[in-house]
Amino acid sequence: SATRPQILVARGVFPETIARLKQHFDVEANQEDVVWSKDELVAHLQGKQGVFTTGSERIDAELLAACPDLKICANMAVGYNNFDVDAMAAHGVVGTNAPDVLTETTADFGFALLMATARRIAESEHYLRAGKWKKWSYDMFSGSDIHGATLGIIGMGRIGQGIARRGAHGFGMNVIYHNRSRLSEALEVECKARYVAKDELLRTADHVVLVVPYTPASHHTIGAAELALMKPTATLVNIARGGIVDDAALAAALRDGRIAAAGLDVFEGEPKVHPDLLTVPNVVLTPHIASATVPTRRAMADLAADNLIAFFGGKGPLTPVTPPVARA
Ligand code: 8YV
Repeated sequence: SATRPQILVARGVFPETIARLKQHFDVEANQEDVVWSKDELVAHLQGKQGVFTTGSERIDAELLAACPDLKICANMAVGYNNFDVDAMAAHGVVGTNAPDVLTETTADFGFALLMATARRIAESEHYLRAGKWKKWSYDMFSGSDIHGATLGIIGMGRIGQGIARRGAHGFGMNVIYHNRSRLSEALEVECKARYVAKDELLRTADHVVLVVPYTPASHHTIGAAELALMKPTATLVNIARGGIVDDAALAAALRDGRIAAAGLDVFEGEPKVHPDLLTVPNVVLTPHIASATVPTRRAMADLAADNLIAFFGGKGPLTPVTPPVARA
């Protein structure tokens, strides 16, 4: 009806999520799962008060000025670097993310990627599939140990803490971390993690895992200078965002053996991947799937939908990332 809020679902999502939204709203859904250009997104947003985003739709001042009816953007992602939160606040548009529901699943994947990388699982599987396995040899695909090694975590939020717990309690690792702020003593004890400066972490860790949000300040947290500090035997894992790592510098470091291996779930300019990363053997590449289990993706979609339902129900957003203001 004319009085129901108009919602746009910007990318393909579970039919159940769309059905649920339809109980509350008039919904236009991009069921074709097409990636709209900015102009197409703006065109589809005309007359819409809310949008369900998946984390890659850029919501900036230009879009907001062109979409005066918009009141809320609900991301099906914990990261919200697709939001210009200052511009949204200035326009009185609420942004929400989907935290907590993906923490453990994403930490599981960070560990899986670390192990696949350090133990050369992908590289050796390709070798086997290619029919190259003719005999056992003592030095075939020797990797580096996980148990007892020093695990350095950059970004000690909920997911970083989940990785710390797995490393310390499951694999007897010596966990060090770097973060904008130190954890409480109680959390440090629980995670068995010791705070260190970033340079010390890079110099001493056997494995470095990146779990920081992408902001202008975290752009290229790992570039050529940081890679040069790392041990030549070290492993680097990025499950945070493309742009946290300088992918060109990383590809060069991997090619030249300045670090041993890398596991990457996210890339600068994804879904494009730096061509040099595709030609080095000692890297495990996955297409941004760290939160991809059926229950977790459902929970993320539900939380994004719940934010829209709560907001238009007058209860306020559940997990806002912008100040509590809204367009009149
Ligand atoms: C999402 C993510 O799958 O939550 C995040 O920040 O990067 C992933 O969990 C992706 O953003 C698409 O929703």
